[in-house]
Amino acid sequence: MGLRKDFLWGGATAANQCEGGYNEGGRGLANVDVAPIGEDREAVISGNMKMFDFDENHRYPAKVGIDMYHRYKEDIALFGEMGFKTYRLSIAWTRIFPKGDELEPNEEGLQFYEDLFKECHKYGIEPLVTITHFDCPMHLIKEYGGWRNRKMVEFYERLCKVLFTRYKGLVKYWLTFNEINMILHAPFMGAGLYFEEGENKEQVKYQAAHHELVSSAVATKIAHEIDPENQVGCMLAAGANYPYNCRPEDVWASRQADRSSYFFIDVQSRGEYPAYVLKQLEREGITIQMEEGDKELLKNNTVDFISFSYYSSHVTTTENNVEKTDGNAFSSVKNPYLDSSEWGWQIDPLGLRITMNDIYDRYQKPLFIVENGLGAIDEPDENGNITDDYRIDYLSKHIQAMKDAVETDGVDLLGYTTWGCIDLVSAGTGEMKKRYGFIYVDLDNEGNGTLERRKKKSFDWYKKVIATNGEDLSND
Ligand code: BGP
Repeated sequence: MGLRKDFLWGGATAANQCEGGYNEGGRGLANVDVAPIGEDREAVISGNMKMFDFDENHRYPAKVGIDMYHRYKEDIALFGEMGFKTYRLSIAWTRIFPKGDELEPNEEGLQFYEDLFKECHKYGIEPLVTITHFDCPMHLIKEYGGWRNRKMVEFYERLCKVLFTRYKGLVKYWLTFNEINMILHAPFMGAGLYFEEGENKEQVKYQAAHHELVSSAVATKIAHEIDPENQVGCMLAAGANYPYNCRPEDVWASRQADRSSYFFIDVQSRGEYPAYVLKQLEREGITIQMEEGDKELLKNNTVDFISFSYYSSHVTTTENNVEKTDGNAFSSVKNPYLDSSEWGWQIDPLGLRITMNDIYDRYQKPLFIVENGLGAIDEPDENGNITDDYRIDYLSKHIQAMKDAVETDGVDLLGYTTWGCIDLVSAGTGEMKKRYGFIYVDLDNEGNGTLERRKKKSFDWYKKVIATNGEDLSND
């Protein structure tokens, strides 16, 4: 028994990290556009530095991305050549509704994605569409304060209705919010939240989270109404928390850390706020304003599958003075038993198996790994070849762990899409030199380069992995 026969192998990208064309096709400005590369990025994406438009002193890599807006045919052809069964991409909300609160959508934006989806189907690639991957129209942030405002539910619903109706028959797999727990860690990027001086940030974040959770349930409801074939998933930035040592205090701290993320999926998959979060909010003096009907809506419209990103496990302790290391949005205590990437993200393939088991035990719904990969510096040799054995090594070990979870532990898994199957702008740092792709893009951190696409060594390796349905992971 191996992976399912119709296993969805593929790769993942997000509109703001690859499309570019930020002012073309009638597109409006979004929060993700105004996140600069450089030292201010973190303050901007966490909502602590006000950046509501471009300024002269910063560079904004999302403006150009990797120019996929103009080159998607070439890129999808390469995905087709690798044998992708699925391609995960996101919709730029501002292509469909440039300001976000219009009543009528922008036809040019709708046509763009229709063409793109048709291009995927030419190669037998099933699109997997993230409705919002960190993007929020700037107009909605300026006028309404982003997701802190209940009105967002209405705007998001309008967006979803348009998408499900227009792309009926072209798209079947939908994700409502990318890494929904990111709202707690990078709230401007995750939910268009900018904080005024003295504001109770936790109060704002949890209220905004409620609006996203309600919206996710609304989306699930109308997706099923419009086409019963639609499959809707939630999406979590995952990675099990390990206790730093076996002191019960550390074990408890790691459980708490897991819960701070699982809270979102508990609501999206089980349909109600768990007791531990209600108690936590009460303790912290946070009151969530709910409208009549919210509870029923959440209960009656849970997701069909659980998707998540996995880059690393995390370590938690109550001790001070322990070494920390970077990770996907949240830093962690450094695990002395693991190697790290050049960006300090620790490498833990078994952690993927552990995480899959944790999630499957908790929800018993099919899982979908929609992000996994190694951000690394790739140096082309004198002939322009990129021999990325380190990436092959990372991916093969993670795919093996994923297979163990399926074959040995019985986890039900729909598919696997590597993050950044083509090099793209980093969400965390805005860099180009942090590369994840099987396809190299000639572009550097300063925005110089021809944008030419080139296959790396991992390109043929992944093609073989897909062709053998994950049986042959060797690097030869
Ligand atoms: C996740 C995001 C992606 C992606 C990835 C890698 O948080 O969903 O958008 O970018 O992490 O992170 P980074 O780009 O910071 O290396």
